Amino acid sequence: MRFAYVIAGSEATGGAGLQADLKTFQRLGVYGIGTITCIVSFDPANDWGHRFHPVDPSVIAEQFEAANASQDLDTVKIGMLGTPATIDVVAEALASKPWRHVVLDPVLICKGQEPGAALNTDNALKARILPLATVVTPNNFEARALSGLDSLSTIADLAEAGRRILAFGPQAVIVKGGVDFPGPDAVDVLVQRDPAGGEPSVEVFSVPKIGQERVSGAGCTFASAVTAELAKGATVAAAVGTAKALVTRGIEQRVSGHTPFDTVWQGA
Ligand code: PXL
Repeated sequence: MRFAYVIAGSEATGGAGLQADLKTFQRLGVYGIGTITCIVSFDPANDWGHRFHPVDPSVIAEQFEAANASQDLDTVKIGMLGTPATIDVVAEALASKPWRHVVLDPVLICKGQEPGAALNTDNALKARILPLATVVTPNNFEARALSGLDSLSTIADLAEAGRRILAFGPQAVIVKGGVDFPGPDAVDVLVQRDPAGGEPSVEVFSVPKIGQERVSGAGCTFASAVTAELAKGATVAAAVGTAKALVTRGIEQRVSGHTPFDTVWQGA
């Protein structure tokens, strides 16, 4: 049995967050173990806005202890953390043992939060979690925030953002152009550190866009698929290829409900 571990938030409709992560792990044949950092329950009476509830740091530490005592986990995905106190406890837990891969989905905004609190959280994520990550999967917005670039509208821009984020310490950055990227294609760029110290390598993954609408859970599913494949021993590039194919099929076969957005179907 191969095991994949995720530290992320619960999203109550099941479309994103830990629920999407565990479904993705199952889909790719790995045994999923999860630690909940926060609970997000969208508000159907208020335009499906985010209601955000952090889990007490001691309870996060307790879950980490149980999960890591139960199995020898070496591959972990980090999803939504949400507060500086959560980031502190997760950073300490991660640093307490060696990992083969730490995949960071740098979830930077949650609508239910005060902008000031969100800025503290973003800074803490950058300072404490990003240096522990081996693979980072920013979307267009997160890549701009982390790289300091104003706009990512060419493949060269995506690659430059990836190179700048590599400077924070990870081995690989996958910058996802998403629906904001101009043109007919969904373009992701993988930038990887050269183990010999030379220039980072750049690989482009491109498929035709499926519409222009955002689909909930795409980012979570992508990062957890990368994590599952790394847990099985894939290279980062092969893991990205598998993850992109799974997310593409999952968007093609997306699920609609009473929410204003559709969600990815991990079973596709
Ligand atoms: O898709 C980002 C995301 C991640 N994790 C949780 C979320 C969301 C978006 O709503 O609720 C828990």
